[in-house]
Amino acid sequence: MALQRTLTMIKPDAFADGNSGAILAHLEKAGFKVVGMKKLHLSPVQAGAFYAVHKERPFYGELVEFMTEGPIIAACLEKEDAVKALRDTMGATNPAEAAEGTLRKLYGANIGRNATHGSDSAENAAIETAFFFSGLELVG
Ligand code: 3AN
Repeated sequence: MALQRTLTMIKPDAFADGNSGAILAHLEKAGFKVVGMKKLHLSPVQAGAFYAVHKERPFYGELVEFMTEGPIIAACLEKEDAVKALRDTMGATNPAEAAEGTLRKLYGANIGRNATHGSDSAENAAIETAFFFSGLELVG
């Protein structure tokens, strides 16, 4: 499998709890290379656009509210088979169902406040990376 890029977010819960450094260390130890990273505080319009695919889901409003409650860190990560590798490193969407040692098990509280985001496909990884970063900001 070739090198691939994916997009992660350290969500407002994990950032506010002071877990950003531990999460980044965990990702680096798991073999991910940071090719772009920034801290930002999403507006409701920005968070709504990022999660537009979930617009019709009952939790959309709650999700946008949560993702705008405080700063996040967005990062573009590179590794072999990075999309799947990040999903495996994060664990299941619901921390209660996530495997031991995964980011969501370690740092997530519940299905809404689950500490990290990871793109779910190579196609979405490209779209989500372009949402946060220009080409100049990605240093491979
Ligand atoms: P994942 O992030 O694991 O791909 P998705 O795509 O099903 O999960 O959901 C996107 C985000 O929406 C999740 N990360 C989670 O924060 C939130 N979410 C999903 N299901 C629920 C739910 N039932 N209640 C509240 N928030 C949810």
